[in-house]
Amino acid sequence: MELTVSQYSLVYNMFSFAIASMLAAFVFFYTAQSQVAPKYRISLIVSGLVVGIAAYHYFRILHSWEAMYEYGAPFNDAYRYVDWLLTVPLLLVELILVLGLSKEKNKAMLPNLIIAAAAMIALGYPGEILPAGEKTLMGSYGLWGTLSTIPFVYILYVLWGELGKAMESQPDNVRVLFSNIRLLLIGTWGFYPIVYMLPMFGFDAGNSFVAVQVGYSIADVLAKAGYGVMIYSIARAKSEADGWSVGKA
Ligand SMILES: *C/C=C(C)/C=C/C=C(C)/C=C/C1=C(C)CCCC1(C)C
Repeated sequence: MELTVSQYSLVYNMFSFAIASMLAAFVFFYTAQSQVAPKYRISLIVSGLVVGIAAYHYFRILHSWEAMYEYGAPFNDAYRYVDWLLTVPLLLVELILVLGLSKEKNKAMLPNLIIAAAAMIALGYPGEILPAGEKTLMGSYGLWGTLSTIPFVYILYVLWGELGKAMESQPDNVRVLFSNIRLLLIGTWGFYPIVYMLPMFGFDAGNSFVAVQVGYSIADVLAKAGYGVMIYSIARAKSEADGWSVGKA
C-alpha cells in the first residue's frame, strides 16, 4: 500500500490530536471529582481510567504508524482492539454507575453487557486485519462484521431500555442529560461499524485505510472524552438533585 505524504500526515495528526484530547480529559476527570457527590466519584475515576488507557494506546498506535511508513513494518491494529477490549466494558460500567440503579439490577445487567462487549470486539478483529483486497461483504470480512453486530445490537437494546426506564424517575434537568447521553452513545458507537465497512465501498487501499484510521480516531475522542464529560454533567446534576453542593463534605 502506497501512501502520499498528505495521507500520512493527516493520519499522523489525527493520532496526535487523539492523544492530546485523551490526556486533557484525563486531567479534567481527576480534578473534577471534588465537584460531584462522593457516590458519583467512582464514575469519574472510571472515565479517567478509560482516557488514560486510550492515551497510552494512541502513543503505541502513533509509533506503529511511524514505523510502518519509515521501515515498512506492518501497522498493528491490535493496539486499537486491545484498547477497546479494556475501555468498552469500562464505558459501560461508567454509565451503569451514574444511573444509580439498585445493586441487584447492576449485578443482573453488567456481566451480560461486559461479555457482549468483549464478544463484539473479539469477533470484529479477524475481519479488521484482513488484507485490503479481501474486505468484501460476501467473504469472511462480511461474516465477522455480521457476527460482531449481534452482541452490538444486544448492548444497544439493553441500554436503550434501561436508560429509558431510569429516565422516568429523574428530575427534568437530569432527564434531558440522560436523553443526550443516550443519543451520544448510539451516535458514536454506531459510527464504528460504519467505519469498519468503509473498505467495502471500493476506495483504493490507501484511501480506505486512511478513512478508517481517521474515522476511528474521531469516534474514540467522542465516545471516550466527550462521553466522559457528559457522565460528569449527569453526576453533577444528580449530586445537586440529591441536595449535595460543592463545599459540603
Ligand atoms: C472507545 C471505543 C469504543 C466505544 C468502541 C466501540 C466499538 C464498537 C461499537 C465496534 C463495533 C463493531 C461492529 C458492531 C461490527 C464491526 C466490527 C466492530 C468491532 C467495528
